[in-house]
Amino acid sequence: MNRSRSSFDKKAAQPPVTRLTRSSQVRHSSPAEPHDSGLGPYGKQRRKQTDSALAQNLSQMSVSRQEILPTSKGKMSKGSRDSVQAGRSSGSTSDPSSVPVKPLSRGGLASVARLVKLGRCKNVVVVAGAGISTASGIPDFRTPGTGLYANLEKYNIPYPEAIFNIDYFSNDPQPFFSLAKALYPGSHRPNYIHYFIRMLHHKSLLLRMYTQNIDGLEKVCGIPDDKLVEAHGSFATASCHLCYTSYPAEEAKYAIMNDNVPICTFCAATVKPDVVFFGEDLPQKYFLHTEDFPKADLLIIMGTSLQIEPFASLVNTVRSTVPRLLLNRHAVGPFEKVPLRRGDHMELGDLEDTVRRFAEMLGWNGEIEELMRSQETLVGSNSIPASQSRAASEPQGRTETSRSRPGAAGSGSEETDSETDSKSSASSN
Ligand code: CNA
Repeated sequence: MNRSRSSFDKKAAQPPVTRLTRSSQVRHSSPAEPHDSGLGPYGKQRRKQTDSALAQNLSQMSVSRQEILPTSKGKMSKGSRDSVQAGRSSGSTSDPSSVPVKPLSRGGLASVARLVKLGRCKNVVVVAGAGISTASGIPDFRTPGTGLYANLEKYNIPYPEAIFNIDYFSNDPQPFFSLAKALYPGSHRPNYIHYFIRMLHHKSLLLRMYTQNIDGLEKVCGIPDDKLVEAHGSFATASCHLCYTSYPAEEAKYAIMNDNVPICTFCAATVKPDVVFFGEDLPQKYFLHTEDFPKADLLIIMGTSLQIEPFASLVNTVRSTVPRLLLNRHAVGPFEKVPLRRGDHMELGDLEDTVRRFAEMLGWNGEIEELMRSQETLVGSNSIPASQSRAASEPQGRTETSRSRPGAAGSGSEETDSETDSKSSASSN
């Protein structure tokens, strides 16, 4: 992966054309608020999220499905409206355009299902985030109570974003490595939502999936590489965080899983998996979006708070007539504005439930269940016991390329699942 260091300190430079860096932001600024300081997508200025703003957002982010259900006529009841308003950040409440008029499109899921069934959506783009993997047991960032940001004491970091801050990592890689141990592919299985996306591909409807996730479950469920953009990188490769010399990914994994620090054979700095940190460049593949989004005829946004740029702004780059469907626990990004854009639909609630209902409307449920069964059986029969896989993957001369983390206890690892592209192409299309 080609990357260069942070662009946060290069704000005077021209807006990036061939490189984009990852940044975190708050998306609800009131007109009175000062302008952002971070470089956002396409050269726009964005405000970086502070610790206290984040805490405030977390406390305001609880909108349950019951609270926001509209009346049978598709309008919000008074109580519901208040609940939605309470769920918004304080910045938007003073904005008259944010007064909820018709914040939910109750029949949205059915309308979109109808379009798909009519054959009107043959280039579907999926934009996804951590919410698609919570059903696999991987916590997201921002869900109050269970999200990683609500459980920071485990990682001993001063503020949430530190875990993906390259300078912080340079001084102390331990917080990220602790998280990496939990996220490394191999410990979790894809869920119904991943297989729904795989089914879109199976039906030749998936133009591309853009994921912010680093858990690799999209590949594990069989979405082929050429249909997938892992915008925030993955654990599949590793390199030195300083000189970018590549490093065998399995050796990096072995070191990290055993509480050692993989070190660069060239400059002796710390090696990290090629997960994109704040301020680092996004992978070149991300630029496929310039071709894909203008071509899309349906955009499905699932399980993301749309807080991280430049990824979040992708959803605004489909043609204005293209239907956009948000499946999430609460409204995010452009779906927080009411009235919604024509063609925008959202279905709020538990994502797996929603996706199951969507699949039933499409008549795909049986096929998805069958696909899950066959893929998971395949994996079960191919899986290698952790002890064997560890022995097999133990790198030669490991002690020369990693060092022990002081006070760290050893721990085992599960082997990475190896079924992916070859199997998916066999069973798809
Ligand atoms: P986020 O900011 O935590 O947002 C997740 C969104 O999903 C929130 O809006 C939640 O309400 C929603 N959500 C969570 N669970 C459900 C559910 N069961 N049903 C419906 N909605 C749900 O995460 P984003 O992806 O927006 O932020 C991007 C970060 C998170 C990326 O850079 C990732 O690298 C990072 N991350 C990835 C993983 C992973 O790979 N699984 C896990 C945690 C964080």
